[in-house]
Amino acid sequence: MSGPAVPPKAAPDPLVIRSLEFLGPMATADGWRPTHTFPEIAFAGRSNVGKSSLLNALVRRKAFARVSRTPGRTREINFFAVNDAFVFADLPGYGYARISKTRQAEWRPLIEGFLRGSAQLKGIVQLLDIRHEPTEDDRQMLDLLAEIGLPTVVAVTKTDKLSRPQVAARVKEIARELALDEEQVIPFSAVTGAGRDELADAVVALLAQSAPDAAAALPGVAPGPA
Ligand SMILES: Nc1nc2c(ncn2[C@@H]2O[C@H](COP(=O)(O)OP(=O)(O)OP(=O)(O)O)[C@@H](O)[C@H]2O)c(=O)[nH]1
Ligand SMILES: [Mg+2]
Repeated sequence: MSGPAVPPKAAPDPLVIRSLEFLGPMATADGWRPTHTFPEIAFAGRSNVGKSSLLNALVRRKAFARVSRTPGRTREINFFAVNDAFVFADLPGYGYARISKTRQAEWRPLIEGFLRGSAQLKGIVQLLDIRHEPTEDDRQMLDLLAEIGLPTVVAVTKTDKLSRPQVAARVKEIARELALDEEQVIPFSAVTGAGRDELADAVVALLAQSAPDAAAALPGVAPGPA
């Protein structure tokens, strides 16, 4: 005789979203930006790589960060307060080929100004499309992050476009090309949700490393050393 089937216990969500608030957009390096004392994590990548989609998946909302039908549409840095504990910054995409060279070059002052000028910024999630070679812009961006010394996690997006073995092979290649640890590279799909929890874990780790207090408010996160 057997009792009722007990469903397998799901792993706890590493990032439970209790509150979300859009704080506003920053349009120029010396323009408005939110004043708060929370740690920030920024999401960077080429235009159309899937930054806004990844953010929506991370916070489990369908249309929180705007998803563009027209690549290159997010022109400002959009800030979102999460759980009244930390802030996500959705950076505008760089390097969209079909816009003019002048507009292509526009990303640099805003993004670089923000990256250098934000004392609260604790880490970056850098996105790369799993199907494409990292571009010159991607390399410039990674060099800039290394120069500033910002802890960086790489998410490779749109893994649903490839088979499982292809994904594994591309992750290896991308890690090798960019001289990254394979553990630093997280395969992700906003369509299937694959990699959402691994990414949430990585984001929580970035926060925990720099802000034990904010991280202590998250479930399953041991506060780091004070
Ligand atoms: N198949 C697939 N498509 C995706 C995924 N993520 C995003 N997309 C699609 O890619 C396009 C761009 O997505 P966005 O999230 O707007 O990309 P973004 O990086 O925020 O773009 P910009 O703000 O313009 O720089 C949209 O058509 C999305 O539906 C994914 O994981 N898989
Ligand atoms: Mg966007």
